[in-house]
Amino acid sequence: MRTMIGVTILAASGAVAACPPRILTDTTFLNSDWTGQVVYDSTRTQNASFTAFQTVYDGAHGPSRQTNHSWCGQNVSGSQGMVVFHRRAAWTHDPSLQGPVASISYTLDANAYSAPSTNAVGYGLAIEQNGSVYVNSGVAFHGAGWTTIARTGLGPVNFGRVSGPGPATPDFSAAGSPMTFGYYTSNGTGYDGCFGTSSVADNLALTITPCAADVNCDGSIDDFDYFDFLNAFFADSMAADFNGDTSVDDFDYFDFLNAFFGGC
Ligand SMILES: [Ca+2]
Ligand SMILES: [Ca+2]
Repeated sequence: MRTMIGVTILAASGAVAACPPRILTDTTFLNSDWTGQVVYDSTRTQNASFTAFQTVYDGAHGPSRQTNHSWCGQNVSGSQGMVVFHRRAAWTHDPSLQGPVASISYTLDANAYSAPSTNAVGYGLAIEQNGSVYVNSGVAFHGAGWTTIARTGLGPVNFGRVSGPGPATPDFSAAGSPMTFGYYTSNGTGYDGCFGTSSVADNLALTITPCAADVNCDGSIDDFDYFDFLNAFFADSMAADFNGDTSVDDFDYFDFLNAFFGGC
């Protein structure tokens, strides 16, 4: 039993444990799982187009998803480009029902095998929320060779809106609308003429880490979490090691309070 700030609380059955992250992976990219859409087009003729489909570009990699971009550009000042949102409809997370999100991590393999240095293909994670599409700036591919993109601990500020009427960044909090996940492909351009690139994606793995303040893992942060944490804390249970440093002390208490009252 622990005392603190003049308060003594008898331990109840409260058990605090880190809620497991949600992990979504795709290593085969079935056509039936994916759709694509041009969500940004500032090219000269603004008729950028694409095709995307399951392929076996590299036998060692197995099935992957190929994307071919086509557009016409112009050698003028100012940015021109196109962005395609590749959407996996089944990959959704509703913060109001499944819990607010602390962070998102992902890895993605990609290879732009037909992309000259002047027309690099960009790849990275994308999120659709409430009619807007947000992207995490990943890697620009200039030529042949598989590269793994790995990003960890991403918050809303790590995503920028490329289309839609929504706010500048997505909302991971309990007030956020449902999110649908996928990835983007993009091309920038600044030369006269019409161009095309071909590239492939494979092994997309997404980790959605819930907010630690949701102590009882029921998808909401409320008084039950508060009391479950206090019970564990005053019982000196390692379950109250909120900051994961293998001891239970006042730092855990204040870290929990910050998370709890901060909404995550
Ligand atoms: Ca809860
Ligand atoms: Ca600790």
